[in-house]
Amino acid sequence: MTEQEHAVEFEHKHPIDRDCTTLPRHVLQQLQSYSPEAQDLSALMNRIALAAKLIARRLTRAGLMEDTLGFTGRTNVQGEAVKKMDLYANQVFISAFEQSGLVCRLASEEMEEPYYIPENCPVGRYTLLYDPIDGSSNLDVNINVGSIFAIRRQEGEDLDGTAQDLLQENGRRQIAAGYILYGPSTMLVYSIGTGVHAFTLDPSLGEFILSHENVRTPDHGPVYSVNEGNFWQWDESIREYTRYVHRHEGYTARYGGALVGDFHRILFQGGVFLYPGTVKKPEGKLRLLYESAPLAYLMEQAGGRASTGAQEILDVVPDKLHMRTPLIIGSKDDVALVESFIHEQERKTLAEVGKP
Ligand code: AHM
Ligand code: MG
Repeated sequence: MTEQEHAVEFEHKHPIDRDCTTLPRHVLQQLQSYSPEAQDLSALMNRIALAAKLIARRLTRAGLMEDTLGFTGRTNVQGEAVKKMDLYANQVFISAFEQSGLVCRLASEEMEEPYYIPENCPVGRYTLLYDPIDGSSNLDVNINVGSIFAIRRQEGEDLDGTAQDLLQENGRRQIAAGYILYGPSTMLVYSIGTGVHAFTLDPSLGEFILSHENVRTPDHGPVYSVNEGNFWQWDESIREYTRYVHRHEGYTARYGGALVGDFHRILFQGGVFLYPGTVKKPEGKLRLLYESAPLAYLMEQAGGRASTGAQEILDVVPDKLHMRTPLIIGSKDDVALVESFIHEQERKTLAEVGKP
């Protein structure tokens, strides 16, 4: 083989080295436009990528650095113990958007009220909703965690600073959503309504490079992902579904305790993730605006579905910033199977009520 033939073969085997599509460029390609809105979205995604790189960098060395792992001693608005990385990552997103002219408000799991950046507001009519580190219980044992984000347009002036417009709109008003998975490699997966695309961080370049374009979720997959430790606290319908998958061949359980990793597996390989309500807490654990709705947006874009069991996640209008919903998300057929158990239980309950 000549040197030139070697070069051609190498290029063929390593196309990523030939065509390094970065995130901001990909956004513009997807929108096929250089309009101000396209430029904004491209710049927004670039800032999110910057936050992701800063968080990934700290996570890769966390076990070696002072004051990085463990708890702060504080509890957040949800009553959960806050970890030092939660606070760090929350602040990283704020810093990435300060003086950006891009985002007027940020709302996150770690902040009771939205955070305003008044100098951005005249031009940056967007809101960033995010969970800076999701699955923080995995942090201290060096297992995957993630960040989740969504972007919405700010509707109205929000003069009283209460972000009421966010509580009047459903998840279909998201204009972009995505997550960052801090795993063996760091991946950023996003959608701006033109399919789902995944980027892998090349640490030697310090850039997210396109690695999977137009990700599609199969209509059915073998995985069911749920914390079965809650079995006896669930409604009977979810227990019946679980018994069904135990009794039928072709199902396998996977649960990592961090939503982003569990979701990522299902987005790529199919199956279903569930975080149902319990009898005591029917609303479940996961928050709508910065956990369930962004992932629902991605799943629909990839051909799957997301449901509360009673309605599509993207149709839910929040009644408060930190509202929780049950979540059933994944392959179309698998979400429908879980729902069929819920509907059957409702039918039985109604029949019992109707009994003389
Ligand atoms: P967090 O945002 O406080 O980390 O909580 C959300 C996490 C999800 O990542 C995960 O799916 C779920 O909580 C796990 O909860 P559990 O330990 O009850 O199974
Ligand atoms: Mg979370």
